[in-house]
Amino acid sequence: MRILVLGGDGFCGWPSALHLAASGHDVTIVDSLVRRKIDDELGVHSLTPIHSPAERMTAWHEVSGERIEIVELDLARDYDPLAELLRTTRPDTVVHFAEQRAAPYSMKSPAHKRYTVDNNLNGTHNLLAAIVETGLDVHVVHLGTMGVYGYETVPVDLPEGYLTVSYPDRNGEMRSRDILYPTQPGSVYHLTKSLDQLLFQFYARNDGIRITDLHQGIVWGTQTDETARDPRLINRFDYDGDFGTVLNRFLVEAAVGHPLTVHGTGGQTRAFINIRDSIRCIRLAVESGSEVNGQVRVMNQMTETHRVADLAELVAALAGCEVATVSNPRKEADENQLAARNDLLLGLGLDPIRLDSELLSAEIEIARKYAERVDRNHIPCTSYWTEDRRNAAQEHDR
Ligand code: NAD
Ligand code: USQ
Repeated sequence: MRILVLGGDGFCGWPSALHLAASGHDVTIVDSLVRRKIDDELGVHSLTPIHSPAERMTAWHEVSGERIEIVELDLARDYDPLAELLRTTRPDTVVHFAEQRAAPYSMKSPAHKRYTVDNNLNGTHNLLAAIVETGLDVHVVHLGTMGVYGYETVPVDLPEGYLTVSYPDRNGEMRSRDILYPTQPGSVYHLTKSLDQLLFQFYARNDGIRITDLHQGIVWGTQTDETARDPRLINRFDYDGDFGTVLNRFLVEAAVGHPLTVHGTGGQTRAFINIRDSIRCIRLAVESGSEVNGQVRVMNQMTETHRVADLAELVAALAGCEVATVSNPRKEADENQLAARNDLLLGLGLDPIRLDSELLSAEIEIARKYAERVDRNHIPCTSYWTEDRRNAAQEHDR
């Protein structure tokens, strides 16, 4: 298949692009490289030394004999070049990773909130409008988030996108329909993913665009078979308080002997998936695109759920480091339970990698290898959801 990978220079997009290429697909990456610019804005860099896009392309050509093209384009701003790119490449599938994806970054300031909304919603809408304008039959595979469901403790296994509700009509007869699961985003970033869902629902209904929305859990790990083929292909590994996600942060903190930063009680339960499974899911979603027709296909791209405090204990025991309780900068429940269905990806052949000590130790080893690149000043999360949270943190530190 001919595939455009939007956001293909990022943490999930880069290994996915390589995996799709290694699986025989014809891949073009589209990226504004804004994530590299945000590194400069924040004054922090990936734990792993990522190479320039040009070096990455050369390295892939040398190890595989195949070429991946890269087009620098801002999905949220460059509408006409995007439509032209669609016309010239005529992709079968567009995989859309190209959004601002960090909850803490989205909550840093009014400017960061506005950037996240402008970037994510305009980008997604531009893509859908351009597909309609070009008249192409394209399958869109979008990276959404498990966070759209929110983290209320409800005694259900979260369904895949839709909830079947029954209600009496005005004649007292029971009616039933599938609605999008009520969304409860926990940050401006998560809010954009909730709003993306409405854009997809509209364009699937109005224009018949075939869309798969993957509600992905927290991705952990860094390297994949393809990124490990050459040092110049190494994937990024974020550990800072804005872009680092919880388990990857714990692994880096363990590697440099920093106390593991558990927010609040650590009773938050979240969904997780290893990066190697994540890229397989992308391929499975892409290759089953002909099954998508009519309603947006929503698949929960997660393999297991864990409490944050349990993960901290596991990592601390492996690395022999301390666990610290820090004041939670986020406005979120101290405790929640979470269970979710992932039958659709299992049905497509996903065979999940389970989080275990051996895999965690291997990641800690990668982190140790690059430990001198860690800037400890950037480990604390200093993006507060509200002034109350900021004040509570100051009180806690006194
Ligand atoms: P990332 O920030 O590493 O990569 C995103 C890429 O998109 C970057 O290369 C960036 O330069 C590019 N981009 C952003 N806005 C763009 C625009 N307007 N035009 C062109 N390119 C643009 O993030 P990631 O971790 O790879 O996440 C990719 C997707 O997966 C995101 O949509 C995210 O919401 C979703 N996701 C990530 C995780 C995770 O744990 N990392 C979990 C669930 C879902
Ligand atoms: N947390 C800690 N200590 C830390 C960092 C985080 O206790 O040092 C806690 C947070 O308070 C939160 C949980 O860990 O309760 C998860 O935080 P996270 O930063 O790992 O995950 P999140 O903000 O939800 O965002 C990440 C990705 C996002 C993706 C989402 C999937 O950045 O792109 O959509 O995971 S999900 O969480 O399923 O919504």
